[in-house]
Amino acid sequence: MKEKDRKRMIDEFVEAFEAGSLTRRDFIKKTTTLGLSVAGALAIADRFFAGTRQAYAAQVDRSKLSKELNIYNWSDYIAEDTIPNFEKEFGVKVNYDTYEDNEAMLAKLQSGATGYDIVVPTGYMVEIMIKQGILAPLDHANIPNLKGVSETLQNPPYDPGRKHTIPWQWGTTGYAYNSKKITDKADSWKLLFDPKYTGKITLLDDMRSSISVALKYLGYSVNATSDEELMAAKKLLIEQKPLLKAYISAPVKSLLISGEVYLSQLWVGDVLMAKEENDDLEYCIPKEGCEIWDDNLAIPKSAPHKYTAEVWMNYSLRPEVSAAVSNFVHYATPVEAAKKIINKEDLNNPGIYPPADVMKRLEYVVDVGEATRVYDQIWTELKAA
Ligand code: N2P
Repeated sequence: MKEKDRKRMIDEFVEAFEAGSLTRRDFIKKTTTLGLSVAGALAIADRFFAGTRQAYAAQVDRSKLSKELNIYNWSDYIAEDTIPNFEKEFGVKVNYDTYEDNEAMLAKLQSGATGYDIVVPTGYMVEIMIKQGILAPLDHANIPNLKGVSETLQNPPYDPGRKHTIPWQWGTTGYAYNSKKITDKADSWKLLFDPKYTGKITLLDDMRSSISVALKYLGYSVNATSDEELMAAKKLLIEQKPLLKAYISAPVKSLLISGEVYLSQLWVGDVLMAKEENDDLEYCIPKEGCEIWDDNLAIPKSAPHKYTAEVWMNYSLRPEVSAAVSNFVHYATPVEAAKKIINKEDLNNPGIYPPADVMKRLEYVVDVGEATRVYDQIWTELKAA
């Protein structure tokens, strides 16, 4: 090989390594094969890491950090090392608490819980919380990594200009099915209304999501506000209730894994987490369509440690941190550069990153304002039925 070509290839590996698409180990292996000394390869790698570390350190005023940070997030929604790495780097102890749906989180804040520094509302819930005036405006100077967010998520309708939130992960809400236990083709919500599967079906324990199944099956919007459409959805869900094992969210994974249920409305990442333990499980985005959503980090006005919460937000937007979360929970990353380092299998999974033709049948849940009361009533009746 010509010296010129050798140098060019080494340069390409340096670029790939710095962009995060080559691990440190592979970088050293590949460049030393091309004749670079091990010491030389290590020096390049270390210089890069020192540079990144320095750049990250310059983003933070450590004298303003609190000793603790209180995070309230959905269950099963973070990587194993996300918190320990933060604690080690910043010397902040993270207290971590979980919830199963937006409404429970909101109710907790409304009931006067004041300790939380970070909560994780879905888009429509961001709208509600901003209207209620319970979110603190963000100081973007403390969140410089915000510029790395994918363009489509820079300026969402629920929070124009990202004044109150930064994105965490996004995904879709279809259903999990056990390919060995069901005999029909899984492409429609119809299966979740089939008496043949009585006792093997679950819906999310989530007001807007569970009602959206009936709305979509009937051909309506997930944001329907007309009485006629909502009453038709309610009727269908009341009829369906005897077929259900339960309204249950993230904890349904163990029932899917054991084969106790076959058909569960569930978010894509939770389905793929369950699939890691039972390969018969598959994910379906029904032909009638379903919800798509963004979850976001936000800081309640009552947060005791706002600066440290913003440091956490900024940390979560580092490509390698966001990619590690996505790799673990199998949801989509909002950080453009993280897409280069996430597992290829996830990047190519149409359930996680739906192609344009699938996108057409997906619908964002938005705040329905006054009609929320009707949803509340329907939900209360369904739970009691
Ligand atoms: C992860 C929860 C996903 C949240 N377990 C859906 N908004």
